[in-house]
Amino acid sequence: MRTVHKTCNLCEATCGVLIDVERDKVLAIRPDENDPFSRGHICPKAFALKEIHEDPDRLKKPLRRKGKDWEEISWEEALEEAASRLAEIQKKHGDNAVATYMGNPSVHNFGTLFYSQFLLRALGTRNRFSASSVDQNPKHASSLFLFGHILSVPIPDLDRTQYLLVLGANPVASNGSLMTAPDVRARLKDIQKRGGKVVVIDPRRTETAQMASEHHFIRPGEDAFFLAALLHTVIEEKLGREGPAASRMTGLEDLRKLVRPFSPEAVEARTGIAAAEIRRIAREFAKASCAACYGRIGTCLQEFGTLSSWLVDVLNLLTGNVDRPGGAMFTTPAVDLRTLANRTGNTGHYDVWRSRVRNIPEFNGEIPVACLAEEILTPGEGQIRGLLTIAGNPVLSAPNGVQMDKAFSRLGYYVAVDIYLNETTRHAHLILPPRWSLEQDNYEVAFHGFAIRNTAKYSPIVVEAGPGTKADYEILSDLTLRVLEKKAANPLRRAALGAARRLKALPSPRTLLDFLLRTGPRGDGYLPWKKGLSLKRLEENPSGVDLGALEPSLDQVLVAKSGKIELGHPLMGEQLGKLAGRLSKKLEKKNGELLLIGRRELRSNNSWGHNSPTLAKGSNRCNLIMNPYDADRLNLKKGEDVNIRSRVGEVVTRLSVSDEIMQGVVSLPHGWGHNREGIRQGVAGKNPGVSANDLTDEMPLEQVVGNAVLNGVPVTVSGVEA
Ligand SMILES: Nc1nc2c(c(=O)[nH]1)N[C@H]1C(S)=C(S)[C@@H](COP(=O)(O)OP(=O)(O)OC[C@H]3O[C@@H](n4cnc5c(=O)[nH]c(N)nc54)[C@H](O)[C@@H]3O)O[C@H]1N2
Ligand SMILES: Nc1nc2c(c(=O)[nH]1)N[C@H]1C(S)=C(S)[C@@H](COP(=O)(O)OP(=O)(O)OC[C@H]3O[C@@H](n4cnc5c(=O)[nH]c(N)nc54)[C@H](O)[C@@H]3O)O[C@H]1N2
Ligand code: SF4
Ligand SMILES: [Mo]
Repeated sequence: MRTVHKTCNLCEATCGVLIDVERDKVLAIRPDENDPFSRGHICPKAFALKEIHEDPDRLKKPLRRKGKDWEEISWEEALEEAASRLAEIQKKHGDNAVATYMGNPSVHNFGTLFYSQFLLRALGTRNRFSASSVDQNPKHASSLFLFGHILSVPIPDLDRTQYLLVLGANPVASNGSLMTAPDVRARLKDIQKRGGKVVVIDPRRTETAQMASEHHFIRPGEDAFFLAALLHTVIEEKLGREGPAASRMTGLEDLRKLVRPFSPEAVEARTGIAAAEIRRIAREFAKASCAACYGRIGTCLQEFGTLSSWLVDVLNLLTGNVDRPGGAMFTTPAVDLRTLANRTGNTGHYDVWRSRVRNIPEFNGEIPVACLAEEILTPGEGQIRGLLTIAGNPVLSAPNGVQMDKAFSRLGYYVAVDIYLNETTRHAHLILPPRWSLEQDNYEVAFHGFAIRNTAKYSPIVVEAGPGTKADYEILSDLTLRVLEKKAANPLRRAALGAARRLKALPSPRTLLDFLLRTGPRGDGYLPWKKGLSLKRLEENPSGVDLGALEPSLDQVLVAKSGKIELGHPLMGEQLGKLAGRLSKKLEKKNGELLLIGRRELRSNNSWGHNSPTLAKGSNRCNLIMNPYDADRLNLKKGEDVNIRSRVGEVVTRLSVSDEIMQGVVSLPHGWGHNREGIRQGVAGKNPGVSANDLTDEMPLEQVVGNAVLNGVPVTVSGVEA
């Protein structure tokens, strides 16, 4: 028996696990007490690493659609077909006729993250989509507007802060996001133990809210009002404090004018939080020795998502908490994607082109996924006819799943790089299944960069996959060279690319990682006498290397052209103006209408954990939670099946009644709905649930980056007989 050290790559927390293996059999998965970051913490999901690894439904060979059935084909045939069909569509209809969609797990895999970039470049399409437009794009936009780089996201310094203000995140269940922190629960308790405070603003009394010092219900979608009122109070009561960023900020006078209308009294009715409470929170936040405001999914998936994310950062700035220990700090990881991007000049961009059908601005080279279906369904020049998805399940994860189903079924050619035949990939003409987590080595390049502590860890291959299997990076680099070869007009270039492919010309992830570590800010620079990092050094420290607490680094981080942090950013000014316009409008609500929000629970993993028997256990997890007042009013009883309707669709699910949710709001998790025809996920199919995104609407978009508004969706709920 041998024991292999690995970082669990199922969620952002990056916990260290020990995996006992006998020959090719995984015997046990245990927490790694010596991991300097996770310190022996794991969650129940870690066990899914074994179950998904052993899942008989997990695909191992390329699958080609044959009528209503599927046939296994060789890799050579599969890769050749995929590249030719995509290139053919592009030659005939232009590069933009092929779309790409990158899903969440691609960020958890070093190979996919890097090598997909080559393939996207080879395809050269403007129709790039990803899960980021149903996720964190508003946070990237705020970072771009304030600090000049989409990746410069200030991370709450959880282990030192004295006051954590959380909006729209439930890290005790989700294990944190853009705040990589194993064992959030313990770290939140520690804040309270050292005399600090945790305050949660959420329409639901979540697992995080339950252990917080305070929780306030907020009406969904109204966070920008609440945050603007906090800023109003800080400015009007002169509670601001000079922090490390003070000398870099400009436009304070503009900001003061912009937030003047948002007195706590003016936003009280909209937010549902009493003015006196808003004032108290602003004062306590500003007066804490150090404090961090943190907003996540709840604040991103709403109409004013970018503004909310920006106000979170500005609140941290004005109270002197950005770049201050115990405040919101930047990371200085061993492989810094930010400096890599700086070197290539790609720090992020906005509105350089627009989507064809709805004229929606691109953000960082991507069109919002809420626009994907219409780009496939609307005829005309530039219509999407071909699709490549990598580790994504947009039928369940993006708005209006039924329309997405319809669109995907009309595609001329669709190739999916995925481990399952699921709700999305069932529409593919070809599925290319990579080796999975335990069969690949990895380095959490993205999440080291968003972590509350600087550490570095390399995860080697745990179990060798048999011959005839391919890692994501091999599939992607092979496809890259084949696509380039097919698209090359010049025969010499075509021949060279063909030869390069046969020689496997792209470096392996190991080689690339070693290079990035050694030439990175903490690397040995290939100098034998220097004690910096290299792959070898990480391999000698299998539990990981601790690089210490977050360090002040604003001087290196700030790359805005002006060299300044612009508090009066024109776009954000415009957004605040629009928001102010809403202050005088009365809140309109149709009779019987409720606002639907999402939730996550510990034993789920977006749309694809449900085929793991351990995670699938437990009944009724896809319930609709409703406040007793609304249930009474609508004459609905706990445990009965209810019909939920929105503009785009309807679903039926079980009702839970609880005062953990505020009046007028209902909550349903996303990622369920495994009862669609033709999927191959036996365990998930037994307890399918319904898809929340069969209710969410693709039309309302976040005003700046076009994120889907997946929270605060108007729905009506009725008994099934009715
Ligand atoms: N209503 C609502 N919708 C939401 C959200 C919400 O809060 N509410 N949250 C949004 C968020 S934050 C996200 S990130 C998205 C997620 O949206 P997506 O990324 O589209 O979906 P996932 O459910 O993560 O599906 C991941 C896919 O990757 C495959 N996969 C797993 N591991 C690998 C691998 O190693 N290689 C490859 N090639 N494939 C793999 C799985 O089989 C699955 O098909 O959902 C979003 N949708
Ligand atoms: N167990 C588990 N862990 C996960 C995932 C998973 O599916 N399951 N997914 C992973 C992914 S991809 C991500 S991005 C992260 C996300 O991590 P989090 O951001 O922590 O996501 P959620 O747990 O969905 O928490 C969002 C919270 O926002 C609240 N909310 C909804 N609308 C509003 C609003 O308008 N205003 C406010 N203030 N709050 C609102 C919801 O009630 C909910 O409590 O989790 C990751 N971790
Ligand atoms: S918290 Fe996340 S990283 Fe840690 S064991 Fe659970 S799923 Fe894995
Ligand atoms: Mo996400």
